[in-house]
Amino acid sequence: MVKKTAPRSQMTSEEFARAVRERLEHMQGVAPSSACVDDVYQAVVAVVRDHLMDSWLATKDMMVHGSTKAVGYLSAEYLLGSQLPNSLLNAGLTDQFEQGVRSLGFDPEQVIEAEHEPGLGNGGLGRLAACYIDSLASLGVPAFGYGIHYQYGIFEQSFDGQGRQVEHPDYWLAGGDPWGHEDLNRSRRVSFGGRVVQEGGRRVWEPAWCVKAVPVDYLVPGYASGRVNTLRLWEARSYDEFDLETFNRSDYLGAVKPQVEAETISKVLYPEDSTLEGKTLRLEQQYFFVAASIADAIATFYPGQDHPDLATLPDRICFQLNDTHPVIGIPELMRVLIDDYGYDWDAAWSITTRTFNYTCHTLLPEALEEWSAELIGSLLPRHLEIIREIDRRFVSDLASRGTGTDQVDRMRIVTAGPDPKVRMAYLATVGGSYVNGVAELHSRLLKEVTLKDFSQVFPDKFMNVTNGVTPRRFVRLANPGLSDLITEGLGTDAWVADLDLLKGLEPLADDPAFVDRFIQVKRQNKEDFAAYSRRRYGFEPDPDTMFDSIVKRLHEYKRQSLKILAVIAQYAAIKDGTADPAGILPRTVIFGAKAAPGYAMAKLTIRLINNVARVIDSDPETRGLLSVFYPRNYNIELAEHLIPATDLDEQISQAGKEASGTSNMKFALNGALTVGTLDGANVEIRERVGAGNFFLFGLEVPEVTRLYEEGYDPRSYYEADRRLKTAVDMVASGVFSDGDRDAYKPLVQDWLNKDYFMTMADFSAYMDIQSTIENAYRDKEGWARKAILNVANSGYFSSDRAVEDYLRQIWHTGPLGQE
Ligand code: T68
Repeated sequence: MVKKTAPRSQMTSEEFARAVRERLEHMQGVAPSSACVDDVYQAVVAVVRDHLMDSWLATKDMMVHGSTKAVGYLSAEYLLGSQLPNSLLNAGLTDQFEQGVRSLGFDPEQVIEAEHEPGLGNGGLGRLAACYIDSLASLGVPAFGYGIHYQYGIFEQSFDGQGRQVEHPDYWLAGGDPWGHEDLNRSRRVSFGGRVVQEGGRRVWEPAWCVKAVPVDYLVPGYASGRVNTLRLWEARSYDEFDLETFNRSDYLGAVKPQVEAETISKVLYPEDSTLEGKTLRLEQQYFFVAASIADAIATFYPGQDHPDLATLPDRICFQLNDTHPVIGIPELMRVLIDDYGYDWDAAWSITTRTFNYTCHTLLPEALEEWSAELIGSLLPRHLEIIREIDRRFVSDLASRGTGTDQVDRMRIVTAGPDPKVRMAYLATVGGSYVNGVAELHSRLLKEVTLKDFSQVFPDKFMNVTNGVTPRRFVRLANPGLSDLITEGLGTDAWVADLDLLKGLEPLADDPAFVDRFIQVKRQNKEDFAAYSRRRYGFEPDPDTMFDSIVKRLHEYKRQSLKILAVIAQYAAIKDGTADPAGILPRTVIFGAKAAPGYAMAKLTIRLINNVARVIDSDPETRGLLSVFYPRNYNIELAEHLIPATDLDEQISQAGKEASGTSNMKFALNGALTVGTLDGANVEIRERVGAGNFFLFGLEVPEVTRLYEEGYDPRSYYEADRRLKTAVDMVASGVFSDGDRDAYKPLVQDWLNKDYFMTMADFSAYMDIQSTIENAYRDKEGWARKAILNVANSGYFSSDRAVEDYLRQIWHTGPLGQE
């Protein structure tokens, strides 16, 4: 393998500054002397885009005219984070930017901070899509990311005086969209509703209405690959002209109704993770972006052809379905092939099943999408016919394989009964070549539990691709101190494109000078975070305490409750003197989490965490010993600051519930140690970094299953552990609600009577491991040594490796120019 070192563009900083100045004067009409930071930011983005343009055109040209199969990543979410630092790094323009902007009298840091990050995703799934398009471009693989250009991304979170979550719309486009390029000439028509009629021997869909899908393109520059791919996000517009007649009758709102209705489709990202919001609009969104993307791929690869040979489509592009959200693409491609291009069913089915693959991101049954057949029928009547026909043929195929009738019934894509449902995960499994889980344990449980019937009949369809994260954003950019130290230790910066090289750090864990440097880097990161946090939130965590972070969506299965109960127990021990102050390891516990707006239990947990933070932080007895910090609006920017500063990472989901987790990978790569259950990718992280460098606790999957079967009694654990009893009683008695005993009643009742995710059962083990953690932390060098071993052995968790696994096992394609 060629070792790729950091790219550096030929452009000088003088040229960069000149280009920015020209842009300001000639395009934006602003004299550099009167420009504000936002003006400079806009101009800088334009210069960077311009600079990438030639490579973008060349990549597209090679993709269309070469013979390397492309990847079409279909994802309803891309949680991108800021674009400027990443684009500068990948374009090799970081130094030129810094010097050039300074020469114009501006602070590069402020210019970077002028960006409002596009938060077009909810959590791990959306961030994974962003990591994968970065890796695809960095590996030089021709790829399109396809998605939706939401006008409003994930809501902005604040907390009210009672500590409750308040959601505000995230109008990320308020300052314009300098990275996006709207391409009106590549718009696609997307139709909805109406009916299907019989015409001769053909079924003809007569839609009732349609919208225009306008692509907004983002450049995705690879790191040191010279390739620039495309992220194409679709925006919905109306075809209908402004209705002057209605307007003249003074019905001003009525005159714009068609526009408003059409634009609603790409208006807002659903702030849901893990559960399904059964809204028509959501299905409209899904079909909207998938139909536009399929039409776009055909137009791209068969330009100007009225009768393209679509039998070759699977050789030109494969579509990866990022969870079930884009699965309506399967019947859509069937419809296009049969109705628009005249293929017969078998030919269309062969093309379709070779074009699609499906990634599942959950194990929670309630998160597996199901649409009522009635809803699909009213919105997409032709698609419902096709789905029913897929189901009919599938059932007869199963029967001919000798599958028993009970099993066939369980496997039906369209359920029986009065209100039939279309099971999108099943449709994806049947209508594509491969299905993959996102960590080894998850892929195994998919086969053994969630999709067991399918894996029995189609064992070869099931794959595992353990998730990965991009080392560019999450190490190189987020943690410059550690990056420099790694480069020094390895004698090369080639690790940024080949993360396996981190293995070379392993011997340095025994080098006292290196260990000392590592300790200094972490210390500096903690001080930087404290300063950032003071500026942003008015709260300055003490870098002399251990930074203990739990950052992820708020969900019962992720068990933020376990953490807060442990914090309360510790608080109680300080208050009642059970804990000797001299023996306490000072900690700052940092939470970052948004809850789905309709998820009452999650929102109540947020309120509890905020109030525990308030009580503890205003209690002089805990000063210097225990502090809780819950910064609002956890997002990519905050992650980039917090992760490098963290000592202890919490991955404490109930075993068998977290599909993978990806922050666990980011933390390990940034030299935090993890306390976690045997769940998701924790299993593989622990295997790689070594059991002695990972704090394992809690029930394992077979024990969880057994407890469910035997009948789980959370109250018995509460009765058995004084620490737990005290903590729960404090919540129930109003210590964190100014005496109001009802404030957290639903939470307390759930803990004691239901506790589906077994927080009570894991509490003792979680408390007990704390002393192991604290003893390890007291040995400063020993801890740093463990952290170095985490970094050295986490190279596997690069999204480059994950994408290579997809290329080899599922997509069967590779970099451009190697055919
Ligand atoms: C996450 N899923 C998994 N879903 O929870 C996590 N869901 O274990 C895994 O690491 C990650 O995917 C990447 O594989 C999600 O993030 C969603 O955000 C989501 C969004 C809409 C509807 C359902």
